[in-house]
Amino acid sequence: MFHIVTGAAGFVGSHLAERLLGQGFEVVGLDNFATGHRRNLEPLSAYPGFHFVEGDIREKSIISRLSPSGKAKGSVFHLAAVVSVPYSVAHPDETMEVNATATKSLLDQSRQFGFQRFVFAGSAAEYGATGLNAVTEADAGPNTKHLSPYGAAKYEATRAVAASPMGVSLRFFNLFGPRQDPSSPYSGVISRFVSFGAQGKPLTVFGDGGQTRDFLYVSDAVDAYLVAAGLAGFSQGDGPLQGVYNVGRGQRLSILDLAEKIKALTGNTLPVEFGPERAGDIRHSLADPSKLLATGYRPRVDVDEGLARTVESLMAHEEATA
Ligand code: UD2
Repeated sequence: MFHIVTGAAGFVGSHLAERLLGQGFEVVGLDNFATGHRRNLEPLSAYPGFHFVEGDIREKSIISRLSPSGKAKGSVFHLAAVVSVPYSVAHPDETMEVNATATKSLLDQSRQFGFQRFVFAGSAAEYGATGLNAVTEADAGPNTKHLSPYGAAKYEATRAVAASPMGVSLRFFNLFGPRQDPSSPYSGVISRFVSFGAQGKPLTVFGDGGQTRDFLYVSDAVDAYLVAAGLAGFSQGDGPLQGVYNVGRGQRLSILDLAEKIKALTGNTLPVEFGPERAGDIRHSLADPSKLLATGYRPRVDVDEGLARTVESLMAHEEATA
């Protein structure tokens, strides 16, 4: 059986593809390298069951191009997207086209082609501005005021996916881990802090550092994908999921506390620097993950362990390329 992973050269997509391959599935990966990297495909290419197609999800009949004939069809894991919130503000039309319109088309094509499941990467941004309280899946609705085209487009796509019997949207909160690209000011905070910390540079906190996030290690996100597709029942005998699920730990961590943890792990003793608050920054973002936990799913790597693994991986990579 084969599965499709769109965004296979991305941070999360490459980890998901690697896990599926490790479990003996064939994987057809798609990426247009808008934000993905060829280096992320290297570990995948070691598997004979990995097939890569360079292309764009907006291409007509792309699912047919990704489906080798005569092979049993599993799930379509749709992760390819405009991933940067600030980029989405500058490019609202492209964001809608990629994150909403193309997603709806992929969903239709997947159904027509006879795939079993369509698992979509939703986002905490679908909730708009949230307060200190944890959000449940019902907290995003037609009246939600989204803070960016990114959030609005992800919400629109989730609505279509959740309305399909084969669809599940995983609303991820803040993911982190090896292969997350630290190279832009809009990159994930952990990738930037780890990279700066290891290089002996000061970490820059945008704003006062009192803002909080719900961080989840990437392998726990991959677990959630497998549960969603019915490939890893955490409780016995469960089938695939349908509808919308928050994916987070339900634990908040302030950006200042995060900075101190990463300073300790990287041996960086420089004081944290403070920069201007990032435009459109949400103050607090916290998942209520009860719905997913009811399936038996449990995150397996706590934040401290995940941070240690992320630092270790970066150090090992730097030694290898030094
Ligand atoms: C996350 C997602 C984004 C989108 C959004 C929805 C990541 C990497 N991004 O954005 O795709 O789903 O949620 O709301 O998960 N910060 C610093 N210093 C730095 C970098 C960041 O202080 O060098 C702060 C930043 O201002 C923010 C926090 O750290 O308050 C988290 O930033 P982020 O870019 O990791 O993630 P976020 O929540 O903005």
